[in-house]
Amino acid sequence: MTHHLLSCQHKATVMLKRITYISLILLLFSSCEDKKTQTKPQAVAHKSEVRVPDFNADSAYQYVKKQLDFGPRVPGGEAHARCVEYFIDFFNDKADTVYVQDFRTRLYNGKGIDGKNIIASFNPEAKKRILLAAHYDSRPFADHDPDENNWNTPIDGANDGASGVGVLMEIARVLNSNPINTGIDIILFDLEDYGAPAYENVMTNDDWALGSQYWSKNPHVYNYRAYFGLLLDMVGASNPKFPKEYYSQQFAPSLSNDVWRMARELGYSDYFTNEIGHPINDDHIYVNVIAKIPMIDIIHLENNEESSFYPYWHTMKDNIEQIDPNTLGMVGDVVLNVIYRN
Ligand code: AHN
Ligand code: ZN
Repeated sequence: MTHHLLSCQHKATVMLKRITYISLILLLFSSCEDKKTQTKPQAVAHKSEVRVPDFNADSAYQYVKKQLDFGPRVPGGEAHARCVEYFIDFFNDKADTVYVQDFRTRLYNGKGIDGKNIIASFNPEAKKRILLAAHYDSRPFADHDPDENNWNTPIDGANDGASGVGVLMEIARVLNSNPINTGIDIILFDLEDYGAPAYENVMTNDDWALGSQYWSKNPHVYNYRAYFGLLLDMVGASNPKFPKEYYSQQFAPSLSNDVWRMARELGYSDYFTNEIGHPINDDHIYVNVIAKIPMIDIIHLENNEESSFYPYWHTMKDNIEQIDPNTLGMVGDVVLNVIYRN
C-alpha cells in the first residue's frame, strides 16, 4: 500500500485555455470518441459465467452517513480536511495505491483556492482500466432552497456528493475482498460544486467541476488511459429517475446503452429509463473532452418546476433523510456488474 503525494503547485494563470461554452459544444458534436470506441470490444461484455459479488447497501449507507457526520465538506474548511484524512485512511486499507492530487485553482469570483483529488487504484499495473468517479465536496450555498435566508448556507450534500462517494467506497470494499484482473481507478473529485450561486445571475460553465478539469489536464499517472468511465452523481434518493443524460449519450452512446441494458437485465428498468435526460455540465464533460476518456454520468434527473435535478438539489433538505439504501444498492449492483463482467 503506497501513498503518493503529488504536489502540483499550479499558478492560477496556468489555468489557461478555458474552454468556452461554445467551443465545448463544438467539441462535443465533433467528438471522435465514438469512432474510437467502436473499434474496441463492446464496452460492457456481459460475460455470463462471472460471479458478481454482492453490493452491501447498508454498508454504503454507513459510508454516506460517515461523510455527513463531518459536516458540509466545503473546500477550504475543516470538515473537508478531516473528511479527506478519512478517505485516505479508508482507501489505503482497501486499494493498492492511493494518490492525493493537490492543486490550486480559481473560483467563479476570481479567488484562488486549494483542492485535492483523491485517486484509489486497484491493480495499478493492469493495462485495461475502468475509471469510477464521484465528487466529494459539498456546495457552500443552498441557493435553491425555498427559504432565501439559507441561500448562503452550506448543504449537507447527502445525495449531491456523498451518495456517489458512498457507493464507490462500498465498491472499494468489495474489490478488496473479491480481486479482479481489470485495473480500477476510483477518483473522488474535489470542487465540483462551487459554481456561482444562482442569485448572482452570472452565466458560468467552467466554474463548476474544477477538480475534474484539473485532473483531466493533469492525470495522476503520465499518459493515463482507461477503457471507459462511470460518474455517479445523486445516486441515493428514493424512487430515483436515471434517464440517459444527454451529453453522455452524445459522447459515449454505446457505453450508455450497454450500462442501461445491464440495469434493465438486473430488473431496474423502472429507474434506469430509456429516456434522454437534460444535458448536465458535470465532471464527465472534461474527462471526455480533455482527457479523451469516454465517460457517462449516472445522475438523478427529473423535470420539476425548479430545475431538472432531483427535488432537493442545492437545498437544506439534501440531508441524510433523502438517502435510501435501496437506491445505493441498485446503483452499486449495476456498477459491480459492469466492472466484473468486463
Ligand atoms: C450546473 O448546474 C451547471 N452543473 C451542475 C452539476 C452538478 C452540481 N451536479 C451536482 N451538483
Ligand atoms: Zn451540486
